[in-house]
Amino acid sequence: MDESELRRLEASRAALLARFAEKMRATPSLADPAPKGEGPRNAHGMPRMPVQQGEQDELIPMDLGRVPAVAMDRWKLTVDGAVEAPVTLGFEDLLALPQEDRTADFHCVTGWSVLGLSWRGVPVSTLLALARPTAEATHAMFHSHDGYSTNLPLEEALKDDVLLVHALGGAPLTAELGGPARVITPQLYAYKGAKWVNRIELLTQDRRGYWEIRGYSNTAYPWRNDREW
Ligand SMILES: Nc1nc2c(c(=O)[nH]1)N[C@H]1C(S)=C(S)[C@@H](COP(=O)(O)O)O[C@H]1N2
Ligand SMILES: [Mo]
Repeated sequence: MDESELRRLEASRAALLARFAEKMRATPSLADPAPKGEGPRNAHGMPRMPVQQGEQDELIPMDLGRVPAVAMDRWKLTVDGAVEAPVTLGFEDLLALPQEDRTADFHCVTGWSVLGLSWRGVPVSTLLALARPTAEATHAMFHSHDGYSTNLPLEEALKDDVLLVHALGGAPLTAELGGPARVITPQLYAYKGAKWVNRIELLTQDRRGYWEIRGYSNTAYPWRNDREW
């Protein structure tokens, strides 16, 4: 990416974030007056451990019974749907975008959490800004190689800790944990973060993903014990 491309991308990202800023601030994980959980407040002012979660040292690989093998040199991610400029990135393109290092907690809806994981990757907001969502875009559907999908409203997808990550603890993300690249959603239950993601489809109305159809909450707020519908 050259300087002017970077500047254009930053401007597109800033405009998108500004459009959703108010909605982002008003989400329960940032604005709940009585969040349920325990421990000292985290960076967002929420209790460190959401209600009815137990701490684990490491992630437990969760999947639909199959770990897709996606070679790095064949990795591709398409951002399309309600966008002005559909785009497909290869792994080199992903690494050429501005990278972020983030420490984040991880909460699985089945009751376990891992605190303080070190991730490296690209904000989903950057990926969306590249494709420039239309004025009508309100949600995103994340599609994966294993047939998994999960949906997010843009006010969640644009949060600064929602990343497409390719490294954990300084090492490339393993296939079991979603490598070469997966999404993380630290402020929502982890089923909202698609492993082996290959497409982000922008939507003009909500549509439910794999677990959201099968009984898990569409909203997935950990500090509201929001697990099922
Ligand atoms: N593609 C895909 N992504 C997925 C899943 C899946 O089965 N397939 N499981 C989800 C669930 S329920 C959780 S808790 C996390 C688990 O991430 P982990 O395997 O790194 O622990 O991934 C989420 N993303
Ligand atoms: Mo999960």
